[in-house]
Amino acid sequence: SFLLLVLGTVLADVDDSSHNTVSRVDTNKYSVATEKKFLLYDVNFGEGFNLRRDVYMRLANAVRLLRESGDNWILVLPPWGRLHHWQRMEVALSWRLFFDLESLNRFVPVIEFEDFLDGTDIYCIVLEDSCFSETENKPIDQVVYLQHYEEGWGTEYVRKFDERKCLPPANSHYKQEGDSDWRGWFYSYEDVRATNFKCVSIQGDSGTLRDLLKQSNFSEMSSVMIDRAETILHENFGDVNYWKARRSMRYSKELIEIADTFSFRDKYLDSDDENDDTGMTTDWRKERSKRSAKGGPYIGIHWRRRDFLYARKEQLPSIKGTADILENLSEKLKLNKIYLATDAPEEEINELKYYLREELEVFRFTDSQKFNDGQIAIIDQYLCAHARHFIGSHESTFSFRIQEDREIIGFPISSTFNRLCPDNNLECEQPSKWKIVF
Ligand code: GFB
Repeated sequence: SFLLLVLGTVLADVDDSSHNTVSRVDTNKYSVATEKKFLLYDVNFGEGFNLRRDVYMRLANAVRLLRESGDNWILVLPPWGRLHHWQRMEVALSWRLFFDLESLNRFVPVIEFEDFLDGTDIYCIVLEDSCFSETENKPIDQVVYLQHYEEGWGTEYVRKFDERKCLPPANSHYKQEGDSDWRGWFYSYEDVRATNFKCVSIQGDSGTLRDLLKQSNFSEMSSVMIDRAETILHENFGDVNYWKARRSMRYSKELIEIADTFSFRDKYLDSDDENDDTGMTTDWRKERSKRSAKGGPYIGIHWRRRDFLYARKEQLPSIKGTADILENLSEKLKLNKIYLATDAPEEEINELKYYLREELEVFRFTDSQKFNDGQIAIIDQYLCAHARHFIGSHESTFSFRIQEDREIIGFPISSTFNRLCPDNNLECEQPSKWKIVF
């Protein structure tokens, strides 16, 4: 631990910008004189991209709490893939394809799963010549499969956890090889194993997860994977730490550049940060509260279709109804350009365009040759987040993330918290206004 203490001091001087895929520790805030511990996690297969982004925030806050209690936990980012909404069944996609790792690291230290496997982490920056590989080929010490209580919540909701026998589907997701290591999905990496596996019934939040991991049976372990991590909630939904984690989730610089310069904002939407008052500081920690953002001269719409038509049938407009809403908005706001983010099939998009009057120009980003489903989703969200006015789909987490981006950029509330109403209720209730807190 002497070595770690010395390294901690050296790390304080490491240039922020030089290594964007490795973690750094803010030594003013956290002690690094303790043994590193790696927290891995995974989420239920059926959950979509944007709920997964929310689960990241819950886990990042659990790591923050663990670090504040003196433990040196590092969050290992679960590779993306096998999402049932994605047309292409890709697996093992790294976070840097979507997010800016340097920004994530300004909230809590994170590393990619690949780097965890290679044993690459902060200490390699400093000890370039003698970079050691602590985790390479080592199994994960423990998988903890979170589940609810078989008997339900009882009469009141209390935060608690207990080791319990595994309920379905936990017992089918991990298999022991003889009496040695455990096999599981592990994001498609076939060689990865865990030494121990157990199920824990839990009801609680990031703080409850911290309490679980503070237990003495984890003290000797250096890597713990929490599966079904969506089971835990936010400790305080919408508080300053919720927003810090959210603000740290800046999109990858490459995606922003594509959205800003090479394609839409500049070329088609007459939109740029200077005119739109949407500029951001390089370091999200320096952002300050504002409500003056104007946004580009276009309407951003998130038009959720496909499975949403079944899940939220009563709450969505028809195609013609959507066109009517857009026509009215465009007249009211005097905006003739529309940026359309949607998962709708082409026939529905063509039908929507058919109903719109000719002066209304509809733009979409569709370069699926160069970009994967998740990257196009982020470009869609980014472009909706920079529009003068945004309207989303009822209770879609895809729309929620756009609303959060707009809160971070600093738009007036009235331009953000809007939803498409169903044809039979044009005065429908508008979304809750989850305002940013600094
Ligand atoms: O992100 P997501 O959880 O949002 O799932 P919801 C929807 C997925 O559909 C996205 C695609 O991750 C994208 O892959 N998608 C939807 C879009 N809208 C767009 C869009 O405008 N542009 C692009 N490029 N892609 C929930 C699901 O979805 O809906 C649940 O998480 C369930 O599993 C429920 O299916 C009905 O919150 O909208």
